Amino acid sequence: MLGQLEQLLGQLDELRARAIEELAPINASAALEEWDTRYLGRNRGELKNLSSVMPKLAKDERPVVGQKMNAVKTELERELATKREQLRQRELMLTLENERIDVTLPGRALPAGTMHPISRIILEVTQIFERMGFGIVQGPEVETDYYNFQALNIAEDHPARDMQDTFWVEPGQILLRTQTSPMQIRTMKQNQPPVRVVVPGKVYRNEAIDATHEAMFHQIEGLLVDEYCTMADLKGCLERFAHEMFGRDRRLRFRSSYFPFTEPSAEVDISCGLCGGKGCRSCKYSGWLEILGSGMVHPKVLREVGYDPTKYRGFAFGMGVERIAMLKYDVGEIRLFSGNDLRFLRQL
Ligand code: FA5
Repeated sequence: MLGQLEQLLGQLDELRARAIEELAPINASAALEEWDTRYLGRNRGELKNLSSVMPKLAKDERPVVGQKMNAVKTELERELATKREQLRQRELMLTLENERIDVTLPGRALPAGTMHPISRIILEVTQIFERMGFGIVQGPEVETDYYNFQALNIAEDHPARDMQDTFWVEPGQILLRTQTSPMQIRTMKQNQPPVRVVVPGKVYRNEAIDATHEAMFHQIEGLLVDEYCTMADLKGCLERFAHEMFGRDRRLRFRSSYFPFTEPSAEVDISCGLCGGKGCRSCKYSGWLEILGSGMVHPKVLREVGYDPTKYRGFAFGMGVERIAMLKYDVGEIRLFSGNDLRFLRQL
């Protein structure tokens, strides 16, 4: 007959062996927690149950059992911790496996927006002039009669007003600007020479709309005023612009013309890019395409803004942005630019 001590030690050995044997095949957290409660649980764990026999042992036997019990407990706890870590790793791997992202799948394409061709032309033109030292300014689209006509030497009864049928806001006083030229006056009134600016913006004319005429379109004005400034500077400046914008093989032609606010005035044509100047349908068999109006700032205009015309001279020009875009992209219909038809816009 074994004594109580030996019996208890044997039970501890048996418990330890059984616990370790049962632990081995466990592969889920829930089962592991159950195992923990069964063997190491603080209330009804098997180890705890065995310890309840302690008070019945002889005093000198208790430390022996106590030591053994602690050793078993420590070992089982260590085994438990190792298993827990193994399961955690395994579950993490499973999660990663299940939630794997296939990075080789092609993404869903978002339709990318681009700049409108008119904005792009404005950017290109103004950048070319920026490189020549011009600043960029903008002005009001609702103008006064004074800035749009009078200050530009277009008097009230001047026949030049017939050239531009105007949208009046208050007849005879406030209007939608018909040109960007009023910004010549505003800029000169605000600054002392030298002045060098380009002015992009919308202009409005009460126009019969057709393939080359819109009622709302864009212009870019240029103005340079300095002590030494001649028509040669105007020509050189516009030639450089045309070469950068359309290519070095293009030639310019200055045709004398009339604007009340420039003297002398010139209409500027560029050689046709399609036929190289020989003549084709695109250039109406002339070999040339008109791109802008220009001239030397009229002394009356200089006087109007308080500049001394005996000391200062200047040149100015104004181009139609849609017409430049039509030339650059070889588009024969101006209304396509304001039509917002993506099938057209995507081609440019
Ligand atoms: C003027 O508007 C002058 N302010 C230009 C100027 C500035 C001359 C500085 C001298 C010095 P014009 O009316 O020709 O000029 O118009 C200039 C350009 O605007 C034309 O060459 C053309 O390209 C464009 N344009 C004129 N009318 C229309 C329209 N209805 N639709 C589209 N573009 C137009």
